[in-house]
Amino acid sequence: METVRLSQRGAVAIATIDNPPVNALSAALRAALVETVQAIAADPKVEALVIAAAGRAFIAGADISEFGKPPVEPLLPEVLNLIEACPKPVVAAIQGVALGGGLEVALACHARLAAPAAKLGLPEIKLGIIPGAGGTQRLPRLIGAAKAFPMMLTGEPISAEKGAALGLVELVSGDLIEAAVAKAQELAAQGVPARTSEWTDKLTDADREAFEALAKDATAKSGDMPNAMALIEAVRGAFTLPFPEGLAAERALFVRLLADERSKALRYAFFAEREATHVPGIDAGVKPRPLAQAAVIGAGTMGGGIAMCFANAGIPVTLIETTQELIDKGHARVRDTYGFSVKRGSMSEAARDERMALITPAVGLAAAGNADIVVEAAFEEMGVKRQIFGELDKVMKPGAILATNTSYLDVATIAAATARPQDVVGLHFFSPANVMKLLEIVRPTGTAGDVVATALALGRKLGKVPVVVGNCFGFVGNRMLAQRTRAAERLLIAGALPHEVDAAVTGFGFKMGPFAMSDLAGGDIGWRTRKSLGTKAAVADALCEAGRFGQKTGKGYYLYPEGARTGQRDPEVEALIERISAEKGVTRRSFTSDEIVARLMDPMVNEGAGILEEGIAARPGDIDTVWLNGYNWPAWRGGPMHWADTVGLDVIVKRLEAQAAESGDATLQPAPLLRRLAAEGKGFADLKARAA
Ligand code: 3H9
Repeated sequence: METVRLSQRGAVAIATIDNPPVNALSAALRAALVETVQAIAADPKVEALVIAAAGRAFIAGADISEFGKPPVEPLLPEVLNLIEACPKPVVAAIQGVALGGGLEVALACHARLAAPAAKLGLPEIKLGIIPGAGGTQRLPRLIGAAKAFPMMLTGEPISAEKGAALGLVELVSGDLIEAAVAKAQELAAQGVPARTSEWTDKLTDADREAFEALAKDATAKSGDMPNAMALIEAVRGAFTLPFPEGLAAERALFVRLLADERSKALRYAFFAEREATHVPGIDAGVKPRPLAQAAVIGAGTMGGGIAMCFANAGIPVTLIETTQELIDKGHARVRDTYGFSVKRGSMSEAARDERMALITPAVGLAAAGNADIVVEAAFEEMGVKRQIFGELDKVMKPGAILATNTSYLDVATIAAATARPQDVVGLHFFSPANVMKLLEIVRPTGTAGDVVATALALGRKLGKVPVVVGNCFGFVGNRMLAQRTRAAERLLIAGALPHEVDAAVTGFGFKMGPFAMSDLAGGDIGWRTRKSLGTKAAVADALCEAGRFGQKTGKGYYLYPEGARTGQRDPEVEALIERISAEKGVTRRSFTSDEIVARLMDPMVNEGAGILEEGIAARPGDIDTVWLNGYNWPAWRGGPMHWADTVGLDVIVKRLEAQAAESGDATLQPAPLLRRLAAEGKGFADLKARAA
């Protein structure tokens, strides 16, 4: 397939890049660009070149799937040097996203025109790397380092309008190609303007001072992410080094970062997230059902948050409660939540009013009757859910999708309360629903394929990261979390203290440890679940029996004196834990942070192996996507299954065997799949996706 199509308008050649799906700069495209520029330079009938693109994206950047493989010539920096050095003017016509290497292509051109819908960004930082084809050198030269650096540090793309204000592009509201051809003709008449690499007027002393101030701030905040430090070093090179040396220094840093395990994990996560949307058994031909109107049952924190997700995506939604008082309260809570965004300045009052206008409060299930999809977010109890679904079955129109937001109950049993189980699916949002990215789509065997396809399309429309999972207790995320919770309790009894466990977990990269998290969420939630399941947790139960539910009661695993946001160690709790260890005849011992991490995470990985074996998740990457987007697993560790591969499955098997022997808990014995992979010297990455 040709990745670049050439056409001609008078003396201007137009090279249209066409490399679906997103015009990534694959080796073939790089070679085609070189060939094009060389041909244009040598063609006496051509005076200028426009680089344009077909499809949604201008260029989404380097082809990330090539990273980690031996580099193939021509390398992108060479291609861009060739474009920049072209003796005839080259104009970029940016109609969609220009990201990473894509923006770097545009920076090497002699002029950049952008349509209003274009987005411009250097997102490399999110992949654990830095721009590696001149971005750190050309962007500061073009707009100044103080403006260029934040774009590279956050990795967030900017609008074409903002790009125009920064002097990065010229905004074109009419026909982009016409405007680019006119620009090319104008430049051809004037001669090639100064190349970006030759610009020096933006790199002033004041700019450097402003950049250094930003760099100091970034150094303080960046933790141990090596790419933020490398980015600062590379950008500084724009001031201290001649262009070719700055480019070489940038490249050396880029290559070093590419080999770092942290970047590998981030790239793995990028592809895992996208692969999760390709569900075995649901091919692209399965058409999603149209969703024009939604309804949400239950206006608590969760239901209100889900209603906001619909409104944020422009879908009208009826928010339903059982009484006027409850709906008034729930509706007001939604308004208040939007109000916080307005106060923070992240949302205008007009946008808030627009969204509130999409949310209609109502009393009684009949109000859901006109909806194409209803999401039930009522009390987490099977009887309640079955009763609601039985009634929904009577009021919903044929073909409507009936979804439950249950976080662990059996969706098939809920579906069986209706005469249309094929239309029932689990849509498990995470709290706060309007913020958290993950959407577990729970698919009991009876759910129709087009219902799953609709749920996936809806997930993307709501800006979520959807992952399809099978129907089992706790699905993927909470089923694995339960293992970590049990492991944390075991650690307390074996000799660790809450602050030691939490410190090990935050040291691993989580924002919060399990005990601080439990205190935040409220220990009574887990207590209620344990009671309903008939399970016990000696320390957790004892704390709840003493009324220590966490932050809301001022004490839990920690003490929260008036106004304290982080907990303080409580000698009373530590004495209680020691007493429970003694009652159980355990001689307490100390644990290193590494031991704590292993004891918490290995059982989760083991459960993940079971989940794969049972087909509850189709791929290890689906499990990792769940943990990265719903449970704040540190992104640069790639998720629990990827992490297990980096540790080595044989190591994890040995550690689990030792834990099982020490605790006498047979559930800690390695799952058959884990044992098999370890014995074969393989990792989870070697597994192929399971067919549905
Ligand atoms: C870089 O440029 C380094 C340079 O500085 C230096 C180099 C020397 N490569 O997200 P979607 C695939 S680093 C390969 O679902 P959307 C993706 O896997 C790069 N593949 O669509 C998926 O495949 P599939 C800097 C890529 O419309 C399909 O395209 N650039 C790439 O929601 C559709 O993707 C970035 O970090 C890629 N670069 O969003 C941008 N990008 O269908 C990364 C996408 O088989 N990309 N694919 O599952 C994005 O942010 C989004 O994909 C984009 C489209 C906004 C472009």
